[in-house]
Amino acid sequence: MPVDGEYQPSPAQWVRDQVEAYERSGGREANTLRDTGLPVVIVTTRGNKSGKIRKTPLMRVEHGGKYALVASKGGAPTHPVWYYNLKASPDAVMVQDGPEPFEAEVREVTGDERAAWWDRAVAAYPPYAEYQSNTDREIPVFVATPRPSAD
Ligand code: F42
Repeated sequence: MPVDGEYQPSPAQWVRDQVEAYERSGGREANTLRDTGLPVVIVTTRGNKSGKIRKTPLMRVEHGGKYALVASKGGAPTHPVWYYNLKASPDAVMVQDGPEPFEAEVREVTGDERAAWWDRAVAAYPPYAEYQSNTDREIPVFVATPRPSAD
């Protein structure tokens, strides 16, 4: 089901601006992390307390049509709060990787599956390895699988 409702932009200006520019341009602009040239996707979740729509740029880690969503938050000691949104509503997720967002289902991965996706994530965005070395928190990894379109 499409994740609709009242959109509440991020309190972080750079994040809010990136979402707005990405969506306005259909993914042609603001599609990298600053000037790194490394691609991002926009993930839409439902606030687990407010019920509002939240949009979060994340690094693009794609493999076989699926996407890893890495809750790194720069190696901070606590999870980003979008982690709790995904845990509460894993079926209310959209991913935008280009012109149009698509519905996805997410699940947190562990063990060997997490290790394989972690390697892909670090290959796509090497600073993830440094973030993990900076915190005792095991950085959670979700895998988003596009839902078959209704039509
Ligand atoms: N963050 C990552 O963790 N991984 C990445 O790969 C990543 C890449 C990236 C690329 C570009 C870019 O611009 C940003 C990037 N970020 C990446 C940062 C990411 O977009 C987020 O800003 C960051 O992960 C922090 O996420 P957050 O959800 O903790 O954001 C906070 C600041 C936030 O939005 N807080 C809101 C607020 O008002 O304080 C609340 C948001 C929310 O979801 N509230 C829930 C609700 O019900 O509405 C309740 C949540 C709860 O349980 O408290």
